[in-house]
Amino acid sequence: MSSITLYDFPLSGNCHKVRLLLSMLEIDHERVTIDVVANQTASPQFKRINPRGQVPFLVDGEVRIWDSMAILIYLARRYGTTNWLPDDPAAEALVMQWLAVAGDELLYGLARARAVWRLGRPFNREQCQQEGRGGLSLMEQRLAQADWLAAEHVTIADLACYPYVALADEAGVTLEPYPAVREWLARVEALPGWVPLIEREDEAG
Ligand SMILES: N[C@@H](CCC(=O)N[C@@H](CS)C(=O)NCC(=O)O)C(=O)O
Repeated sequence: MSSITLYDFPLSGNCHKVRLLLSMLEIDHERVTIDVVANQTASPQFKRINPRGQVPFLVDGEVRIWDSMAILIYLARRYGTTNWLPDDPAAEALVMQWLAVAGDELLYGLARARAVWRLGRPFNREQCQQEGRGGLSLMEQRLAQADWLAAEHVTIADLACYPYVALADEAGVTLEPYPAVREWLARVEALPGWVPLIEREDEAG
């Protein structure tokens, strides 16, 4: 039986980043659903497991990690090749700079603008959308000249940035002005092991 458990919520783009890499690396794992809408992340039972009170959260034997970016780094280093996360300092830093965009402009921008609609969260939607467009413009500049964000091949930077860009319509942000970003979305979706945000078994469950 697998010793890897992902504490997960099907509608979460942050969890989707992790599910994508687990699938692409063909890592056997179990998933435990923590219902963010029902506020299960704040329950004492879950906080005993993850004091940060957020999903995704990964347990791999003795290793316990919160935060989608940290989990991507761990899985890439532990189970992937250096293609996913190069070990050359400059190449690694290029990946990290796009993880920062995923954690700043895309999270505080697109993800929060989506959460206003999806979860009724009290963020200023227009400000969030504006921040999200800043991230999309940065991505468009890069992707107009390259197929992937941080290297000549896919890295965890692409998986980190993918979910909330793919969900931009739910954030009320059109991707019309970003043709290179739209082509990149299609490239990510063509990767072996790509899985949609909601998988059939999740819908059934
Ligand atoms: N920076 C974190 C953000 C995680 C996050 O915001 N998770 C949301 C679900 S998408 C959550 O658990 N929210 C519950 C809460 O904050 O109370 C990451 O990248 O994993």
